[in-house]
Amino acid sequence: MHFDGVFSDTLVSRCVRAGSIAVSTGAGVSAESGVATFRDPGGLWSKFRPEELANVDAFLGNPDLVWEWYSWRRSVISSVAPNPGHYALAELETLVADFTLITQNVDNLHRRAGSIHVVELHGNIERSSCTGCGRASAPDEAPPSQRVPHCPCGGLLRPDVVWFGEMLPQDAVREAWDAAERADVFLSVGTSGEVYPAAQLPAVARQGGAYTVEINPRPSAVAHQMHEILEGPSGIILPALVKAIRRQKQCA
Ligand code: BJW
Ligand code: ZN
Repeated sequence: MHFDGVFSDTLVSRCVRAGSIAVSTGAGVSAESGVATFRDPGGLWSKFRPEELANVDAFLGNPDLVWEWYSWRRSVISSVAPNPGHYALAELETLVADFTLITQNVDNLHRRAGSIHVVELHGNIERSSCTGCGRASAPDEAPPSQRVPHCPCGGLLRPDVVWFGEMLPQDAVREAWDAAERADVFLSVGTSGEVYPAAQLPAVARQGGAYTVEINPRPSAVAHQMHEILEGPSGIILPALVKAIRRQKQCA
């Protein structure tokens, strides 16, 4: 049912009492900033085939095409700003003793909104790394271009993101799984729940005893793992939820 502006007493009191909250976000949290999601109608993959762009073979087969696509996405991301959903999560972090923001997003908008404890499962589009020596480059070392730049070692630079078939950064996975296991409340926000291993997180949290909640205009592929579903845009629901938690904490 579409969110009607009223939160259940259970949800608010669970959040107010929670010693530990973990939030897992996907592309939908950035949709209201003007960053296209992947799988929605009109999303990035309705225009570009993922198998052509988001895997290492595609990159090695046509590095300039893939680099140009990421250069274009970097320029979109640098021209947009965090939205009220991002800011609400940054505020939520200040209200909870143990807070982890796990994101599949590579757009850095959570940090730009002020979130501090951010775990990036799929890397960060602002960075590049060398396919030869592995050296990481700062964003300004790889300016937007149509041709893929080379590292001083001669290797090709690539965006420092996780493509299909690649392992996720091990430290990030460990931190995300630990946070989900110890969470009292787990929010899944703006993700289709179709990409693994991130899609396992709600089940991990629920098995660990968390109260699980989804915020999404449409039920996701992991909606069955949720105690509650708030159907609607995160830029509306998250600020209202954080306001309700803050008010209740002030009364307590
Ligand atoms: C709103 C909103 C608003 C809209 N407010 N919400 C078979 C079964 C199981 C697994 C596999 C399998 N075959 C292969 C795999 C593994 C594979 C996988 O999961 N595949 C599935 C597609 C089946 N996974 C991997 O390969 C991962 N690695 C791995 O498993 O390593 C081990 C391994 C090694 C070797 C071989 C095999 C395994 C790596 C996954 C990497 C994903 N990378 C990408 C690209 C990152 C770089 C880039 O940005 O270009 O990550 S893919 C893309 O999807 C991106 C995203 O982070 C990820 C998730 O998408 P997300 O965020 O959920 O976005 P959408 O668009 O799907 O959904 C948006 C949602 O927002 C929707 O629900 C909307 O309703 C909602 N929304 N407006 C709130 N206003
Ligand atoms: Zn190199």
